[in-house]
Parts: sequence; structure tokens; C-alpha cells
Amino acid sequence: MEIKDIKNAKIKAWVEEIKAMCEPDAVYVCDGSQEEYDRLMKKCVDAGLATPLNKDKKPNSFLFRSLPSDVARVEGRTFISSVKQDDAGPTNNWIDPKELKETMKGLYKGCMHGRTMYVIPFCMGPLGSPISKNGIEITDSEYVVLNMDIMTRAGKKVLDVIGENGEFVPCLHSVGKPLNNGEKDNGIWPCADVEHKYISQFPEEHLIWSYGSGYGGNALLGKKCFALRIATVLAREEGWLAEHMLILKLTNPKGEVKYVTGAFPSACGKTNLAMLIPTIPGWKVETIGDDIAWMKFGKDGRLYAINPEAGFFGVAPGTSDQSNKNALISASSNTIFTNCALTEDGDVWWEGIGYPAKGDLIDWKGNKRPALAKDKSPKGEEFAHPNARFTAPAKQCPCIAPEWEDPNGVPISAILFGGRRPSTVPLVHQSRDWNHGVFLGSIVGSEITAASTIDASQVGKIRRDPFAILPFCGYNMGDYFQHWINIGKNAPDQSKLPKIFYVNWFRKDDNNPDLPGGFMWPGYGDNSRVLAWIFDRCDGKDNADDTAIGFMPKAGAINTDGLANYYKKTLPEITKVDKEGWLKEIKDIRENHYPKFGKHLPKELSEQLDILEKNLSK
Ligand code: SAT
Ligand code: MN
Repeated sequence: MEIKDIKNAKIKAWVEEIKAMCEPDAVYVCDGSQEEYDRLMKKCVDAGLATPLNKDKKPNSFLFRSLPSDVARVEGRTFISSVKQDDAGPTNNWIDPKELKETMKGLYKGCMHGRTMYVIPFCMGPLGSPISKNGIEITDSEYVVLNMDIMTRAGKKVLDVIGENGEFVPCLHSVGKPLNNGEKDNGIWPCADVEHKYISQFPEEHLIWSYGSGYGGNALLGKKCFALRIATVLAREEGWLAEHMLILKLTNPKGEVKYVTGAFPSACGKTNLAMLIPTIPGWKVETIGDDIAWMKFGKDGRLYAINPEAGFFGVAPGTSDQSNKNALISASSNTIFTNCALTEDGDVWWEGIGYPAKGDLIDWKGNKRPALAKDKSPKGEEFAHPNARFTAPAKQCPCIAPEWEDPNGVPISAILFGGRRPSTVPLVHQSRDWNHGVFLGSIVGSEITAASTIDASQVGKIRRDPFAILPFCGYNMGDYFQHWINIGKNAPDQSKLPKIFYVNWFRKDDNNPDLPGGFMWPGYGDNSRVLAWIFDRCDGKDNADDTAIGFMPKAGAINTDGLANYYKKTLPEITKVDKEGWLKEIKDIRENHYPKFGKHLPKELSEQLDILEKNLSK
């Protein structure tokens, strides 16, 4: 489609304005058709940017390789550009919007020379849902168009929904690599140097400007930029929750259903949990979403969630038949792979895929190397980048819940928080009430992962990531905590609020040689044992002890049938209160974590810290 096919005057004017600034060779409005997808993919293949995979192994699937400087989100180059710095808060990078816009306009000027400017109308959430929101992404990257096509509902149907007066979030993106004088990409992933990358959110204007990166959340602007950074701002204004959470449907052996959301920092097994295959008989997990939840109160006073996305942008390494079979099946056709290794027979391979590759591999940097006899590689010598991804349509997931696109969303019974915590935090505990739950969300911490940094030396250190949303909150985190407190306070019916839990699958004991990887809990499908306990808690079952830190499983309340003996032995250790550990935790929160938020820290949270300390000293 062309600009003249856009009926909405506001969109049209904006597109014209960007065209004048970026000076593309052509403008193309995406209709979202299969023909369009195939045509743009062919363009990538012809330009040497995409490799078609073997049709018998991965039908209609393609592999892209990015540059080493463009393999992950760039948090250091991500900005919340609010009018006042205080509104961005202590945990976001901030530049004055006037200054940032001047700088970026300088970069955008003529940045699309030699390229086509694509206009992607997209909807976050099921079309026609009262919770969904529309956006328009302008980009000069075919890779972005193709990924947006999988990750969102995109195309003409969205223009129709927006109509002549509907609202939309404008999202501008350029890879920042103009092609002057007939220059070509020549198979090299286009992007700008790190110091010229800008991932900018303007919260007052509900506007996104991204420059210089073609990768993931930096470029697919519907995901982290819109559905989290801008949506958190909208949610606060409008009284709902935009969260970095998976949504799963849990069915017990009696056929009763509960929906659960969960916030875990990137690459903490969130996608695995969303698609978990239970090891306890009779239980079933189905997926609604694996990354983002938008939650609003329904007429019945319950909190309803939708998944604003239509696909999975999942971490490939570590995904195997054993860790997440459902993700592998989701990504077995019609999938875009990024920075995975390529096998001789035209399939993809990655570390932790569950089997060694044969013959030679082409690694994510494009070098041919003989495969190792195992499915692991030494650090720094991986064949697939540790943050290599698959972009797969959610509808291909074998365990996608039939109601995953229900415009009304699903009613949430439980909210989980978690992270990689080798010590202190037990396998599971439940908050006493809403504010205590907000406290638990506020202290979430995790080891730094390859998804959040391009600096390999940082990987493995612990950082606090409250609500797992620290890199994705579009305003002051202290005010965000307050918003959560207010949601509880102003809930239409307090008794219908979801119960809040803190889980930790990652407790370690490196001195116990029995434990694979030193982990005291098997994780993966065995996490269903914890989900089952949570399910029963939501029904008020008497399966918990009231402890200093909250409700914890009574002895024998976690189903251990079929669990390896060494895990049965570690279970008491990971389901008790580590008093010393928590006292250290309190000290760290009080000295290093909470002070960051200054006067924006809700008094309810410091109260929770005092209560916890008092309980522990009893
Ligand atoms: O690259 S994304 O931001 O989309 C994925 C992630 O880091 O969680
Ligand atoms: Mn995520």
C-alpha cells in the first residue's frame, strides 16, 4: 500500500513528516499479507542478510546474523526522556527531550537513503479487545517488518481499526545506516556504532524514537518500548497494570482452572515456565503469553490479563526437548532465527539444544568451524550467540490455550515473582497481603544474563530488578511501586485481588556432588509441583505455615512423587526460612536498594521491611 491509502489524517501527516526527515528512496505501507512477508523475506535473502533453512527441517524459516555490536538490548543507550528528570527516576537514563530530539533529528536526517521506509500498522493485543492498543512503526528494516508480522497483529486490518480518529502510538525506527551512492548491505547486518544508538521513549507524548540498532527489543518497538515502557505510563494514567509477565493457564486433575502471571528477569526461564510440561500426573499447563501481561479490572472486580503479543521472541540457547519441547515445536516452521548456528544440512543449532551437531557449523559470526562432540562450548567460543533468538508465531505453540486471544482476557488468581537467587530466597513463599506482595516484587533480584548486556564480564553478578521491570519501566520506579500499592488500595473488591508469591528455582549448593549443576531444585517440568501448591493456596487450602517471611509449604505439602532422592533431601533446606540470609537481605535492601528511590519510595514498603525485620527477630 502507499501513503495515499492511509485514511487517518494524523498518521498520514506523521508519515509525511518522517519521510521528509529520513529521505528514504521509497515509502511502503505494510498490509500484513503472506505475499508481502514472502516478498520482503526474499529481499533479505537476495541481499545476503537471511539464509533460507532446509524446507524439510524448518519449513518457511530463515536465519539472520547480526553484528557483534548489535546482539542484545542496549540498556546504556535506552532513555526515558520525560520533561523532568525526576519523572524518569533514578534507574532510567535521562536526557532532556528537547536536547535528545535535536540530537536524534540530526541522526535521522537522510538516514534512510538507499532504503525503503516501511509503515507498519500494528495492534498490541487481540484486535477489538478493550485492553488492546494500536501503534504505527516506521522502520527502514525489512527484518523488523518480518518480525513485527510474527510478534504483533500487523497490517491493513489495524489501519481499519484505527479508522479516521482512533489513537495510536507513533514508533520511529531506523537502523542508522544510510546507503549512499548505490552502496549495498552486501550481506552485512546494518546498524550504527554503539555510541550512536538511541532507544528513546518520550512518556508525556507517548512517543518512541529508536536509532542505530536492528536487534530485538531495540527495533521491534511494539515489545519492550511500547508494551512495557510506554504502556507502564499509560497504565498509570488509566489505572491498570502493564507488566513484564508471562501468563499461564493451570488445570488441576479435577479440571479446575486458574490463570497465573509471573515476572522474572529476561532469560530466567520465563518462556520455559509459560510452556511447562508438568511432571505430576493430571496437571496441565497451557500458555497465554510468555513475556508481557496487560491487566485491567473486569466488571466482576477481578483482574483480567491479555497477552499484547502474537509471537514468542525466545532465547534459543538452552532450549531443548527436555527444557522446553513446546518452544521447539512452536519454532519448527514459519520462524525467524537470529544469531543461531547453521548446520551442514541447513538446520539451526545452538548450545544446550540437547544433542551435538555433525560436521561443520557456520557460527553466528558467519565462520565455518568443526562442531564439537557435545552440545556445550567454552565461554566466548559459542557457535550460537548466548542471546540468539527465535521469533515464532504463538499460534504454533502446541500448548497455547484456546482462549489466548480472548478479547476480555483471563481472570488472574496468582502473581509470581522470581529470579536467579543462589541463596536465601526459598523455593516458594506467599505474601500475607497485597502490600507485602508489592514488597516482594520490589526486591526481586537476579543474576545478570546475556540478554541484558553485551558486556560478558557482567554476566553472573546479582542485580536487583524489581518486578523484573527495571529496564522496562517508563517512569520513576518509586512511583511505579506506589502505583502497585494504589491498585491494591483502589481495587473494586480487595478479596478478589490475585494472591502474590515469590518463587526461586535457582537455589544452589556447590558442595553437593549429587546435584546436577549444583542446583537444589530440578526446575523445568518439576516446577509444576510448586504451581500445584500455589493453585491450592488460591483456593485457601490449609497447606501452609505462617512464617516470619510469609506463608510457606507445610511439610509434605509439595508433591514429591517421582522426584529424585537427592532433591527430596534438599527440599526441607529450600523450604525453610534462612534467618541469617534474610537479615543480610534486609540490610542490603535498607542500605543499597530502597535509598535509590528517595522520597518516591512508598512508606508502605519501608513499613513492610520493618515488619519483616520484626518477624525475624521474634
Ligand atoms: O530483545 S528483547 O528486549 O525483545 C528480549 C529481552 O531482552 O527480553
Ligand atoms: Mn522479556
